[in-house]
Amino acid sequence: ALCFVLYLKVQPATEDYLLPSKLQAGRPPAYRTHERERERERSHDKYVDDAENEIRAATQSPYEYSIQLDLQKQQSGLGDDGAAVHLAGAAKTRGDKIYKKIALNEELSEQLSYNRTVGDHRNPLCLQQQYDDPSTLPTASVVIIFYNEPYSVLVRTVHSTLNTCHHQALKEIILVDDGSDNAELGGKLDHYVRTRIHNGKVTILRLKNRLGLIRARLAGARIATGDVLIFLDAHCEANVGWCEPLLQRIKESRTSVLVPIIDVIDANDFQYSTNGYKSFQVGGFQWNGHFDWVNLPDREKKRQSRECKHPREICPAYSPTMAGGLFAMDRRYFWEVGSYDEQMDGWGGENLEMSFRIWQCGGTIETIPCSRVGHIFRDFHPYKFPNDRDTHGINTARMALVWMDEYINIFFLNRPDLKFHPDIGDVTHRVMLRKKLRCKNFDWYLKNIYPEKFVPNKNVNAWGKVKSVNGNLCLDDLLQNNEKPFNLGLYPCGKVLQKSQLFSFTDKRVLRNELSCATVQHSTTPPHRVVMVPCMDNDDYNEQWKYQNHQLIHSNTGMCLDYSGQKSMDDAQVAPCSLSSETQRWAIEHD
Ligand code: LR7
Ligand code: MN
Repeated sequence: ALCFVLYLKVQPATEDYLLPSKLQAGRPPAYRTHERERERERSHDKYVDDAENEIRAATQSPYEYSIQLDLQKQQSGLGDDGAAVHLAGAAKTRGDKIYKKIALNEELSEQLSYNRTVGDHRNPLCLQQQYDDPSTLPTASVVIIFYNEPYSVLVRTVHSTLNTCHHQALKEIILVDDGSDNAELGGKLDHYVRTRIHNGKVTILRLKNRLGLIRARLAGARIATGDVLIFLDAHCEANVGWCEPLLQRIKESRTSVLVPIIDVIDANDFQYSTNGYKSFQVGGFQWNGHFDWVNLPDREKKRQSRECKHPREICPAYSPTMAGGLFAMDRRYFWEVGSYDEQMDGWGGENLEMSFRIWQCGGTIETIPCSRVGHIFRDFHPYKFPNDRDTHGINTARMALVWMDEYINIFFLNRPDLKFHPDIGDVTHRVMLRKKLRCKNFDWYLKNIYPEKFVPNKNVNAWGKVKSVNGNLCLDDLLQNNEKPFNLGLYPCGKVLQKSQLFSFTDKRVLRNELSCATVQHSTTPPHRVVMVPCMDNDDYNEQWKYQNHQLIHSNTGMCLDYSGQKSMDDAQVAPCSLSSETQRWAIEHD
């Protein structure tokens, strides 16, 4: 309460709109203690001088009026605690329209305070954690890159960082403008930072041309001076207390690369939501080079219990990969371990490159459960890719050439289009980096860091296309993945092995693709459909098959894969086994 009184005292009430504490019509909902302390650190006189200077500047600035309109538009309390907000009437119509265009409700964002709170979603155990005094923690440079992000969303990301990361630990925020052409992000943003954010911690680095997010991050990292780099996307809002656990861990272990738990901010109603504090997922990957989320395996839980002195639930959790946008890393280690491949353009692929590199070259990637940051997930990219190229694919191929060794064949099986892509370019300098750092190979990574990852041609009896011996039909998953069960199809076999026809018959007698396992749908009368369901870790009996005399026999039902009763392409079926049947003979083969 005392803090609050002092805080009110230094606010000259008449010049409200120019003071950082009064960025909007209402008072910022939960002004954080350290922010109040920070303001107390200034002398009262200095404060008044600043304000006077700003009024002078403001009257001459074309941006001031616009900024004040923005602040008037904001409604105190709206969306606080990360609550969903639903617009009505004309505002809703405007919101829907802009949402369709940029996959984000900018109309609503403009009505939410820059300082709205998102609630405290941490595991209660986190509240009992002791961290070193902030003045003794490594300092952080937060690097936020942006390309044509909605202005209000970017500004909120900045305020959220200032409000939630302890001011002694936060050395600076570096905004890197990756050649945006959205006018608001130019002079108006400069003016906003100059006049509204008085602590001098925010720098804007303007790139002349759009360099893509990888080179933009490199540019930010080059001018950073803090001990630790923390990268954020330009549409994040952080939970309370997210910085200290990251900085503390890096203080103890400088080659640990850390990710917070990434919560979801809805792009339409701005609700901040979590999967609860009890469990969270870590990063995985698919053989087509895409990142995915996976549950924390029991193996890792055991390691945590063994190696960590805190309650297991809040211990660092090893993560095979990271999503890429939100992470913290010792600044010097970032450069030592090869920063980024600066020949990666646009968007995509850099996160798996960094993930494999960190693990193979001696570091670790860890999710820090007491650190949570919300990110706005958008349904589509609101921007075009440079020269309309598939930069994700091209960058991922560069990554694979350097880090995946012989496993690159599985990648190219999944992405044949990339095998001879002319834009991949030369990767010699990255291969030399790998040699210089004496990094381990990909086989080591799979065995030790990600043993749960299914490898289509390892520990299998057979793999390739599952082809009928007497016809030209092949099992085909139509490129579907494991989220929901789906019918397995039978289609004419491709000339070469194609991804949708790539199956494995494993040592454990499971017939599967990367994520889904074949089983038979329960039914007392035909058709007995073959469906693909998410594979069980324990190799559920219902998913097992026998492969003998060219027949594929489903163990549980005792029936055989058979195309005689097939009505459409997407309903592979089983029928009672008969050794004389011409439609039950299958070969599993690869080129
Ligand atoms: O050309 C560009 N230049 C940029 O500066 C394109 C984008 N950007 C900026 C952009 O403004 C944003 O701040 O780069 C940032 C990331 O772009 P997003 O938000 O469009 O990407 P994303 O969130 O869809 O994608 C994820 O994967 C990317 C792969 O390159 C990056 O690593 C993103 O940082 C990453 N985001 C996250 O990890 C957040 C969690 C999402 C998940 C899973
Ligand atoms: Mn993003």
